[in-house]
Amino acid sequence: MTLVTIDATPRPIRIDTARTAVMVIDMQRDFLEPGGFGESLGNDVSLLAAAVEPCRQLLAAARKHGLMVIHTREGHRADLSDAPRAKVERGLPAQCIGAAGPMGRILIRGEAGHDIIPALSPAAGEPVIDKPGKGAFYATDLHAILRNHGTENLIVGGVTTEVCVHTTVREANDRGYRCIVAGDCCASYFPEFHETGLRMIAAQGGILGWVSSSQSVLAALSQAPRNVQDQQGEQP
Ligand code: TIU
Repeated sequence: MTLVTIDATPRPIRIDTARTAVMVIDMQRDFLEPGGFGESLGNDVSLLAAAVEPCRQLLAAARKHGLMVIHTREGHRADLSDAPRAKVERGLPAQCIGAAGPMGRILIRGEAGHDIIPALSPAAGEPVIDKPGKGAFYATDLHAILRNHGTENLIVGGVTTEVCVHTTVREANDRGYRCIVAGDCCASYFPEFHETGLRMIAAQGGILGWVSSSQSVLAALSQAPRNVQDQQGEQP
């Protein structure tokens, strides 16, 4: 057990790092790069770039200190059998889920656009949750993986703040997890939704969780010993 205190809103939170997972939500080419799902919806995808470096630092710190790391990807089967018609029909026919784009078929598993951006590639052994919905618990084995690992707390980043991050935090909150959202690790195509989305989490005494930052998480983890494998691999 390693207890650390993370500075957060509405108040600092003390967590056991052994019972905490870092979750990076949907940092996929389809959302962050031109020619993917995000752009097909009419969005300026460059607005999401701000979250990449904070996520990279959060992942590096989590790995250094031995926290569980989980990645998610939103996407569908190639035959669209798991894609609700109500979701698919919302896009223009030439740009809807499953349509051919410059990064392959939009939001389809196995296509280039579905990949996590290279800067945040999963490391060997880190679970990648493929999810058909906005929330990472819906129709996935995430809850089982977290329970089997003894996880009680989630440090969350990713895109977009008010869609997949919010849905996942709400699902996690109702399943009993403490959610600490690293605000600068999240981003939205709508800066005002990002700001309000974060405020909604921490309002009312933390109705959905806590809001912190990558630097506050890094500062807290630096109180903790580094993981044993990391120390063994280091030169004297
Ligand atoms: N459109 C939008 O803001 N988000 C999504 O469709 N998915 C995620 O947030 N991952």
